[in-house]
Amino acid sequence: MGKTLTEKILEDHLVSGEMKKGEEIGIRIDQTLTQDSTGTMAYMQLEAMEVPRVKTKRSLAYIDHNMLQEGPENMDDHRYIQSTAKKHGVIFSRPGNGICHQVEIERYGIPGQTLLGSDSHTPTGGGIGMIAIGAGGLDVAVAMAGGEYHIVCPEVVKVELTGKLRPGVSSKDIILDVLRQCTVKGGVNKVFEYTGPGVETLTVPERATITNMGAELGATTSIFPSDEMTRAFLKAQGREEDYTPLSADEDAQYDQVVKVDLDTLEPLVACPHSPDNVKKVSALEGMKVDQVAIGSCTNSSYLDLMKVASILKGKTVAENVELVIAPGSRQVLTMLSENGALSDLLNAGARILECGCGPCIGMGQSPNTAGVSLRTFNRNFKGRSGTSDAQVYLLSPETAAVSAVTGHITDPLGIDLPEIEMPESFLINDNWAVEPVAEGEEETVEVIKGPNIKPFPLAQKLGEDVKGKALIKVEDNITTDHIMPSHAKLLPYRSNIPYLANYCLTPCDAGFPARAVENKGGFIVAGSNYGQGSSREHAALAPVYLGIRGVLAKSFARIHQNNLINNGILPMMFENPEDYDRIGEMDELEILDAPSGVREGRFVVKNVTKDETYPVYIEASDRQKGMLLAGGLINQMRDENNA
Ligand code: MIC
Ligand code: SF4
Repeated sequence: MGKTLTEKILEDHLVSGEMKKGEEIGIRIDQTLTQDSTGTMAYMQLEAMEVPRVKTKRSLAYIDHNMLQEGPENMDDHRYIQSTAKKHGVIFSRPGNGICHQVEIERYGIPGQTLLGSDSHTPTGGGIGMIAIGAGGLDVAVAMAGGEYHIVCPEVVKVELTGKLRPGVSSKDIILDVLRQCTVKGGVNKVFEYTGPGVETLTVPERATITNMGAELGATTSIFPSDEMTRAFLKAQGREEDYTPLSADEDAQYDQVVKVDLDTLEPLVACPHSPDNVKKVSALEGMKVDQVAIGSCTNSSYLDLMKVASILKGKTVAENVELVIAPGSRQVLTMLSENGALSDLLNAGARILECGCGPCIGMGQSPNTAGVSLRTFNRNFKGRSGTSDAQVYLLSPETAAVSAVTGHITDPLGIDLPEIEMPESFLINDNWAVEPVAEGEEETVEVIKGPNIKPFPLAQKLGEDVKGKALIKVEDNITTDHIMPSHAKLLPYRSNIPYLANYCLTPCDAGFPARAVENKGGFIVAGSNYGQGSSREHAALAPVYLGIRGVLAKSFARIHQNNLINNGILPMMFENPEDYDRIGEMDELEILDAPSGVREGRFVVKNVTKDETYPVYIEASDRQKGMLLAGGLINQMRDENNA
């Protein structure tokens, strides 16, 4: 029986377990990436492991999120990451060099390799034929230290692309259509593998838009084959030697099939407040717009911005619209500046931002009160933009640009857009990447830690009986942006969990942190897909700091569930989802003989207030159960070292 591309690459990297769907496997990681807002924790964890130098083929530390520097905190973090990267054998991408995922595709991604990144959009690398996975900082630290990364051996979904996109329709519309079909919970423990005749019509940056936003499906990752398009892209990036042809076998067996016909696909838009709330742009035509934001790791490539520039050339942005553009990388920005497209953007009225995440993570450019903001980004969770009542719509660069000119949502189908060719060679200059010291010279580098960098909290070893109140009860699809908000006011404190903890879950209930402190911790009760969205470990670390012992949910998002386990918080799932309705906020809960329950993976939670019991289970491998018993991975490693 033939193999999928996913199976081929995973088998090639298999270190432990068997390739049986649904069972845990450990894979070797070739490359890692961190960004600054998750990176400080990851490097502190690496230091705690006392590993002098990373053991991967290549590791990169990017600065792209925390770029406003309105106090010393951000730059202190940058200095810390720069110095610890230099010491530990990690390449440092300086602030302004670009968004990690964009630069990774341009300069570092290699088909057939594995990449683990402390950012949920690491799967962007699937656009160049990598198995690229997002994870918590601790998992990335383990991978840097040479450890394997564990995943549930995934089901593989075949996404069959037929036909060719029409003018005005773009690869963003393909992934929005997949999200419409599969939803934000549809991808858990699955890899989305793109196949079919439509694949060869898409360039690497277009593919990367799709694999990037595959994160919104909750998928483990997404992947395209490595083919002539990949070769052409790598050649234009001056690294044709990194090319290897890779594809699934003709007779590969898939677990699920999703079809997208590019010939008939129409421009789409994800409406507030979820990436899967997808409608046709034509259905919203005419809605007045306040802001248009173009960029983010989804749509900030040279091709994207050239399309935007050619739409805006000679026109002026409507007076009711603020247009902001953040190019994805220094390579993109310098190419636009050299070929004159930057002037077209500026002359049309675009505000050009630094190459980084910017408004995507609420670092500036928050919309006006109740403003309608059209964004080429990947997430439109309520409040993420920094304006709690903003209405954020996710759409393609084409739709964004034509709407910026008209001032209202406008369907770009059929627009007269000159064919934007992939350049034969990109402008290559890697002088913003700082190399680490040579092997053996690690001791010559002093690591600089500013006062904002506080030690990370550790959970307690799992006690016999675990008791506490249900401190908060939240609904389905709670994102990590709810659990640990991360806009311009909070992102500077990513290295300071005691400070961040004051804001934990406050978008759901402002009184939660104080209640947790007053009650010396307790439990969180949640609906399904709890913790969807980002990889930020802070959504587990802040609860650890507040004494949270467990989360009872209908289901969890993959990365958050792993982060809870890594940090010693019990992720419990209701056997009977209706039990969720029976628990009241502030009910007293109790788990008797918790260690035995964890070992078995099934136990009951007693509601002392209501005198009821709820059967629950934990989806964890034996390895993960060990972590839960020890109070998290770092405690487990310390116990092992002491033994
Ligand atoms: C995001 O898009 O939500 C982020 C900010 O990039 C996060 C990482 C973080 O919270 O630092 C992600 O996607 O993992
Ligand atoms: Fe940055 Fe936004 Fe991409 Fe996250 S989704 S890495 S915040 S650009």
